[in-house]
Amino acid sequence: MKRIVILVSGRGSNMQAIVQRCAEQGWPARVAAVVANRPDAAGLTFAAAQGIHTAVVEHKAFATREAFDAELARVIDGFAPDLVVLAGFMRILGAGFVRHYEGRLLNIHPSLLPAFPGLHTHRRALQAGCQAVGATVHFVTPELDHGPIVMQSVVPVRPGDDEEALAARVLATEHVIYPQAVRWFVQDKLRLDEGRVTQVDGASQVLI
Ligand code: NHR
Ligand code: GAR
Repeated sequence: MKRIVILVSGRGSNMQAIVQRCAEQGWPARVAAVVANRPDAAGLTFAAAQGIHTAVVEHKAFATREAFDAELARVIDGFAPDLVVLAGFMRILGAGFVRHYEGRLLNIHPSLLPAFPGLHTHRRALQAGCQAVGATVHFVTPELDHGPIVMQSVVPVRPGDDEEALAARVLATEHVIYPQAVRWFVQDKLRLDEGRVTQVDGASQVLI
């Protein structure tokens, strides 16, 4: 059984989707813990109700990013994870932290990377006149939102869409592609070669 630790900052709907698919589909894995950088993260309530261990490492309590990263890694490693999943986790992580979890750290970003790394992706996509947007599951590397791509979803932009409408439509696809990507990881179905990810059975890595 692979052990998964999920990091959240807020609502945690992607975390919930992963917890639910893991139980329903009988993955060879369990969510060992959910860790938040905010004590009021709503995702913690769901996780605790499921009997999942929870922990809080408040970034505000640390003088430097390095000190926060070190304590976060210490708490995560207490749960001996095979995979660490960022699910709406809103703190940039330093190179030391990222290297410690190299090859076993995933993120979901609400844009079609490499377009629109960073924050406010839907607003920027609308401003740019994009006709399609989406979400990307990727391995995390020290450079923000630049790691090897595991899976993407494509979502059309409709006339009259605002940031909120677009975010909701993209989020619904995140709840499909993130559990899928995590399932492939725990089933050992992902291969990483020269910075590119393939699914060993040739399954489609795009949801359109
Ligand atoms: N860390 C590394 N090294 N690489 C990535 O690809 C990462 C990462 C940490 C988080 C998620 C991410 C996203 O998918 C993620 C990817 C937060 C920010 C940010 O600017 C940017 C990207 C992402 C998450 N955070 C502010 C900061 O100063 C704080 C914002 C806040 O607290 O609301 O850390 O988009
Ligand atoms: C999701 O849309 C996720 O892609 C995005 O925040 C939302 C979190 O929702 N992540 C980022 O913007 C990372 N910077 P959730 O907490 O309900 O999963």
